[in-house]
Amino acid sequence: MKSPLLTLALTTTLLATPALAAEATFPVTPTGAAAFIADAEKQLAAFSLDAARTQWVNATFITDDTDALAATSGAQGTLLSVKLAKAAARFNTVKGLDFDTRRKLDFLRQGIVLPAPDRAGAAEELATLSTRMTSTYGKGKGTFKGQPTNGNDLEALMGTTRDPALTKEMWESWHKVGQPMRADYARMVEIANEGARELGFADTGAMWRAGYDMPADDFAKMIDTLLAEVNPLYTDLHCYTRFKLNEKYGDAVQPKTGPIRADLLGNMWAQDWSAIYDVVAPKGAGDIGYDIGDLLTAKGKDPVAMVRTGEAFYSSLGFAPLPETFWQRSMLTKPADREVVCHASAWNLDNKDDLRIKMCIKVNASDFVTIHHELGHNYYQRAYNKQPYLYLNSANDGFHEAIGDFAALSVTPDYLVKIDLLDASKVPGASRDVGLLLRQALEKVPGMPWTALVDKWRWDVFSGKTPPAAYNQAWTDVRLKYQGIIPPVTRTEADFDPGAKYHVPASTPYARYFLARVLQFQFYEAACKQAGWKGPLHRCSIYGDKKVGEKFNTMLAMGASKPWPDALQAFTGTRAMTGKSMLTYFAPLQTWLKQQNKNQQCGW
Ligand code: X8Z
Ligand code: ZN
Repeated sequence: MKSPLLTLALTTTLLATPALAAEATFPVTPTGAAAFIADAEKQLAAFSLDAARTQWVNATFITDDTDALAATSGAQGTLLSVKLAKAAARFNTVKGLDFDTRRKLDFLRQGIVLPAPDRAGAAEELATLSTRMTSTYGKGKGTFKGQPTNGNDLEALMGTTRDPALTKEMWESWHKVGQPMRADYARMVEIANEGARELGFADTGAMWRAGYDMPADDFAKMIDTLLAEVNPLYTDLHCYTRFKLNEKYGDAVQPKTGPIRADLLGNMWAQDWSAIYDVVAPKGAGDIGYDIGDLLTAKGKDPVAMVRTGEAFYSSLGFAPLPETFWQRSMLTKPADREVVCHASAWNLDNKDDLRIKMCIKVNASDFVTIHHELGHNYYQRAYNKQPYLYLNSANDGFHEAIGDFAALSVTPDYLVKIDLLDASKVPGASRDVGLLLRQALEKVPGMPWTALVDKWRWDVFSGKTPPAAYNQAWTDVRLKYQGIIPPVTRTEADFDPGAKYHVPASTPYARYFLARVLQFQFYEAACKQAGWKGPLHRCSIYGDKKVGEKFNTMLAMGASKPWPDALQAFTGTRAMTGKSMLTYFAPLQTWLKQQNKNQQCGW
C-alpha cells in the first residue's frame, strides 16, 4: 500500500535539491570559479553516500521498491550534476583560471554519462528507464535443456558446454532478455541526447568521447589506430580457432571459411575464448598441465578464499589489507532467496574505505581473474581517496579497468607454485610456452575488436546514424565486421541483442575496456622491467615486489588530478598508449600462429 506520508516526504526532497540556484551567484571571475568549484564538491560529496547506498541496496536486492528508490535517487543525482554542468559552463570564457579549477570545470561539464534536459520530469523518466533496464537484465533468465536458468549460470555453462545444440539454445534464449528493452532504450537515447545538446554537445556519444584529455575526434581516431595495430594478431587467432572448431564440429556447424558461429567460443558474447582452450590447444605444446579452476577446486578454495588469494597478491606489493568491512559488506556469492545484479562490480561507498565487491563468484579460472580485476578497482579507489571530490577517479576510465587485469597477468605458473596452488613438479617448461601464450591470447585478444565495437555501435545510435529500426542489424553488422562472428540463429528487428550485454542496459561506457586491454600490457611490461625480469615477458610475475608496488601506488594515488599521459608517464616513463607491449608479449605465439595458418584462407 502506498503511504501518503512517504509520497509527501519524497516529493519534498525532490523539490528541495534542485531548487537552489545559488550557482548563479558566483561571480564570473577566477575567484568566483574557484569558490563555485569548492561549493560544487561539497554538494556532490553530500549527495554521494546516500546515493551509493541506495544503488547498492538495489543491485543486491532487486524489488519494485528498491527499483523505485534507485530511480528517485538516480534522478536527483542527474538533476544535481546537470545543474552543476550548466553552472560550470558560465566560466567557459574566463581567462586566468588556475589548472585545477579549469580541470574540475571541464569534469563537471563533460562527466555525465546520461544527461537529462531541463524540462520537468525528464530526469525522472531517464532514471526510471535506466533502472528498469538494469533490473530487467539482473533478473533475466534463459534456458538450459529447457530449464529456466539465470544469466550467471548460463555464462558459466557457455564455458563448459560442448554440444552445439545446447550452446545455441543458451545463446538464443539469453538474447531474448534484450527484447523488452528495445523501446526503453530508444527513449533513453532521445532524452539523453536532448540533455547532451543542452550542454553543448552534438549527442551523448560525443560527450562520452570528450573525457580523455584530447579532442573527442582524436579519441575516436586513437581507438582505430590502436585497433589496427593489434588486429593482425586477432585475425591470426580467429583463423586458427576457426580451423580447430571446424575440426571438432564439422562443416555443418562451423564451416572452414567465413565467420565463426558466436556460440561456439565458450562465452555468451564471444569476448573471451579462454574457456575453449581444451578445444583449441595443439597436442603436446598445448598441454600446459593445469587449469586454475581445477587447482582451486583441488585445494578446496571457496569464493571467500579466492578473494583472500587476490588480496594477498596486492598485499605482497605493499598495499594495506582490505578493511574488515569489506568482508562484512561485500556480496561474494549469489544469494539464493532474492534477485541481484550478478555482473561483477567494485564500490567505494563513502569514497574513503568502505570498499566492497559485488559478484556471484564461481570457483573457476575466469572468476579468479575477475576477482583480481574487481580488487584492482578497490585498491585504486583507496589509493586516491585523499584527492578532492572531483579527482576521486582514475586518470581515465581505461586506467580503472586496467589495474586488476595488470595484476592478474602476474598469475604465472611459478606464482601458482609460490602460493601453493600448483605443485613445483607440474610447472610447464619452455616447450609449453606456446600453450601458455595461446591460453592467454584466447582470454585477451578477442577482447580487442569486441571492446571497440560496443561503443562504435552506441556512438552511431546516439548520433542517429543508426535509428531504432536498425538497432539489431547494426549490432549484427559490427559483430561481423570487427569480430568475424555470426549469430547461431536468424535475427530480426524484434530482437535487441545489445540489451543482452550488461553494459548496454546499464549504460556503462565500454571504450574503457579497450583502453584497459592496451594499458595493462604497458603497465606489465614496465613493471617487469623495473623488477629486472630477463626472461620471456609472459613468465614474469611481480608478486612480492614492493618497489614496483610503491611506484604503482604513486600513479594510483594521483587519481584524476593530472591528464592521463602524466599518470602513464609516472609509472611507465611513456606518455602514449600503444599496442606494442601486447604485441611483444604475444610475439612468439603470433609467429607460431602464422605457421599453423599457412594453408588457410584467413579472414571472413
Ligand atoms: O564488466 C567488466 C567487469 C566489471 S567492471 C567485470 N568487464 C568487462 C565485461 O565483462 O564485459 C571486465 C572485462 C570486460
Ligand atoms: Zn571493471
